[in-house]
Amino acid sequence: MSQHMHPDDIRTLFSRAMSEMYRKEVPQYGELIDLVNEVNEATLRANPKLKVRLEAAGELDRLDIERHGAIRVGTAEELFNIRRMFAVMGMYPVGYYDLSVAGLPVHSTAFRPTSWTALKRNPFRIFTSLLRLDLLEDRDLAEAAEAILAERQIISGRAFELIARAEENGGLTGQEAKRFVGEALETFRWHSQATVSAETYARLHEAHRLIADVVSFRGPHINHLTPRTLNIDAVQTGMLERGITPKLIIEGPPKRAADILLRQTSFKALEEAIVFEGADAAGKHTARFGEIEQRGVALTAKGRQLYDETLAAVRRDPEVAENSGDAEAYTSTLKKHFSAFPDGWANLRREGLAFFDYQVAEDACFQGHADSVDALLKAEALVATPQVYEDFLPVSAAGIFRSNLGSDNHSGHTGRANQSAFEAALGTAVADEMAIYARREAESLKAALETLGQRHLFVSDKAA
Ligand code: OOG
Ligand code: NI
Repeated sequence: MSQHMHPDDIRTLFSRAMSEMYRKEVPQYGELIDLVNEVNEATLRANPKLKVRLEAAGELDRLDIERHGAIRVGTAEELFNIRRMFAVMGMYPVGYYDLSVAGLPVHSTAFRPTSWTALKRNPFRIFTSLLRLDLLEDRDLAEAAEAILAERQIISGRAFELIARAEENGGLTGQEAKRFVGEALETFRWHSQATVSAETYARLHEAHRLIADVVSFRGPHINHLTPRTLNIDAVQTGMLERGITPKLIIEGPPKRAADILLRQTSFKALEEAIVFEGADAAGKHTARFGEIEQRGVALTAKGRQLYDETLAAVRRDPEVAENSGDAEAYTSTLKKHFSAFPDGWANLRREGLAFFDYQVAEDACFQGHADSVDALLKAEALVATPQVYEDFLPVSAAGIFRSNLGSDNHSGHTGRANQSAFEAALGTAVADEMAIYARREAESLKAALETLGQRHLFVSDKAA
């Protein structure tokens, strides 16, 4: 008999504690949460069909606890140990994001729950970036940064003990879990006391703002926490009304009837007072910001390719280049290109562009052998519910990074993915997000077809 607290429950304790801490550290975040709750309630009231769909998909319960955060670590060892910490809470590395394509000296993964039941209980995710000093031209500075990072320990001794205990015993008791969450929180806390001198900070900052942010402090402070909204356009407007300035454009796809992937916007990072090492010189640092997101359906490889191509066409469009800084021009160009992307759940499903979850309809009865899955859907014996996209988008992430780092702060090195180095640091391979969605689709379809006595249909390529 297990006396252990379930990792999903530890994750919930942790995500609540993080949210509370961030609310105190960044008051605008609290305001944003209130705004998002208001907008979500109004959206559900105005759209009963959406409410039914979210309820059926088990998404309604998780909505008001749903959020993601982001951190940036400095060394391979830090990434390795952070992975161990997150594993205690049932969060595993999924996906590899190469941000060097956008001129940022980091590569990333998302730590998140991977099973459907765990996602339903609490999908809390942390986008985690590892600094790439190898991309730095100034080798002296890279070495200096490495030496500074080698001095710090981002995880407390007590947290390490509890991680080791969880690994040995296969979990933590309730008491241990509470202590663990308290200790874990310390890793992500903001420190206004920098560990470097004003001069070193300036050099790091000069090389890249991101480098200064990672290297100059005691730990990987959480840099944003993002609630999930059902209507990002309404929140964007509401932010302006409350005197919070969002970034100019919403990243990702345009507003559509059937939402795909992820739309995100953020408000500018705070300028915070910091104190440097060795002198009473005070400085300023901008790192922490707020963000909101609206999640849509996960796309298949085919759908994702179409998305990437469409977005690339938007970015190449002279209309966008000539009107940079003009949100309206951007939005209308985005809409224009995406009008070629099939809309509506049925179209997305039929064309194999998105992932779904299959369930037997209530009171379903179907006599004989159906010809196809489509026939079962048409007969309302089977229901296909869109699978929510649980991951991130590198182009959007780059846009979010950039808006908070100040304009074009290029590291000068672009397009040098190095997934194997990332995985070597992590101590394991990252999971393939596509495989996770595909498995759920296949498993749900298989189970539903079995229940309906339609096993013969489970050889279709969808299920393969
Ligand atoms: C991470 C930015 C990426 C997102 O939602 O795409 C991100 C960072 O600034 O550290 O959080
Ligand atoms: Ni984010």
